[in-house]
Amino acid sequence: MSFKFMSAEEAASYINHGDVVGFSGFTPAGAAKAIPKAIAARAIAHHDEGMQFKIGVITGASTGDSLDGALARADAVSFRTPYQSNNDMRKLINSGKAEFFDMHLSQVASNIRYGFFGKINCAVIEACDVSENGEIVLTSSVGNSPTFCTVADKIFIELNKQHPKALRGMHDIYEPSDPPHRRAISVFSPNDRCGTETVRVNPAKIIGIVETDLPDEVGGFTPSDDITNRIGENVANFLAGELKADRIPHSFLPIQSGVGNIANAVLAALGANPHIPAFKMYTEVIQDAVIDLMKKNRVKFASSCSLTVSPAVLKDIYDNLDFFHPRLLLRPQEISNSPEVARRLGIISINTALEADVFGNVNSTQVLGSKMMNGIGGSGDFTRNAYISIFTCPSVAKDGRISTIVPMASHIDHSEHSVQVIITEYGVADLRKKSPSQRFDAIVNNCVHPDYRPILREYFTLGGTAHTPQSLHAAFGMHSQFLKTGDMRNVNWGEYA
Ligand code: 0RQ
Repeated sequence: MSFKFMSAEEAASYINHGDVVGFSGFTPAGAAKAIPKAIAARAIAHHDEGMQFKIGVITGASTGDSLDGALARADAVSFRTPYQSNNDMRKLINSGKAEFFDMHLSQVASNIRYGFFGKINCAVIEACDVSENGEIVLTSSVGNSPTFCTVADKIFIELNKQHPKALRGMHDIYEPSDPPHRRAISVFSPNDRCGTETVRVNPAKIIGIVETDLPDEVGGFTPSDDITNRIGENVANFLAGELKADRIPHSFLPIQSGVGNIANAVLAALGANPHIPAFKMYTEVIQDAVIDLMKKNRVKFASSCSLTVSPAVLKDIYDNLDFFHPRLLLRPQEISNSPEVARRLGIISINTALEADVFGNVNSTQVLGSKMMNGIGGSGDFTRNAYISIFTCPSVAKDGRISTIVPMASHIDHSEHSVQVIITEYGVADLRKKSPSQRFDAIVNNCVHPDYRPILREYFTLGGTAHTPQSLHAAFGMHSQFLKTGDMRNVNWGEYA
């Protein structure tokens, strides 16, 4: 069978108002680029003629500007799931013009197969190679692409020259059977393979191939600063202490680390700590710091869903595939984020919180309880199933006008039952084996910014004697104060007494 090569515009012409499209991409790594941009242009042309044009957009996680940005600016999105981090998409969602449902990343593929999302019309997948018999070699991420290809009637491939065909073998594609027929996922160590090198599809479903030469749209990282370095060192010292106390096996355990500058600084600190042995990663995003540590033999192997690295680092990997190929494995998010595997391997999860409360509940997603930032991503998949679950955050945001530690989190993604350790630049609150009052002491004494310690201690007295001394009347006093005056420090608990 020979495939039809076509322009991105022709591919987009197959996609119609009301369709639901599954796009490749987990972070901007491996995200479709040319076809979504052409769909956005098609939407604008329809709107200009007074016609409706909106599609449902499902991806692996966030994507690049050519996908989320272009479709959002074209007002071409009816719903979006499971995660985004693009400014224009965020605005669209927070304006109520696109419905967003925030999901655990591990559950997207199975929910699609169970039929919870209805029909998926098209899959738009970036690949570095495709064979006549329908074997697709993916690029710098896997995301939900295998499942999109399974369920969609039509598949369009962006064959992107930026990614070498020699990536074949770096992916491990496995789609579990659905209950009641599911079997164990045979991953017992981060480097175990359980699937195939390629996504295998019926070639008749591949409607068209669009050749591209477009780089991944991963932004660079802000260099670490004093705050992120201190957070990183606190995490590394905490884990070195756990190792010394025999609460972590001497061979160490696989690390999962979230996305962003703090995560990058934490990894660099783990790598630099002489008391922490070289380690493996079982994670969903590989950032620049991991590649640096791999070159220094401080990271021995990394299993992930994506290579979310800056363009220079991706080039370094591709120029040195002999070294990196045996050390990297990219898996579908259903496997990279699998609760079953995370629990079995005993991963140490390290994710970032937007805010945490004095009892250990964590908000990762909603600014002031109402505006969506990015989404829960994989943080819940890992936190709930980790050997030790850690959340990091700076003690304050907005130049100190917001304390990231508050009496009651304005939205809860991770409850006190799953969150074991909170770490800021000031120190570590180890919440294991602690009651709510003991948690309060650990968090306020060790993690809260000094400006907010007396404020939170005064709050505690409002709760009276109780298992969880919370004052429902005052619980959001600091948030209300920020909304009224732009500074949480001005809260007057007297108003709530
Ligand atoms: O705003 O940019 O306007 O200054 O929030 O904060 O400190 O730059 O943090 O970029 O590391 O993101 C939780 C969002 C942190 C991210 C979150 C303001 C702050 C700033 C961003 P400005 P930072 P980061 C793996 C795991 C959920 C998904 C996850 C995330 C902006 O880590 O999306 O963990 N996590 N996935 O000023 C109001 C507060 C605030 C606040 C910070 N309490 N109130 N604003 N800000 N705290 C990855 C995947 O799943 C793919």
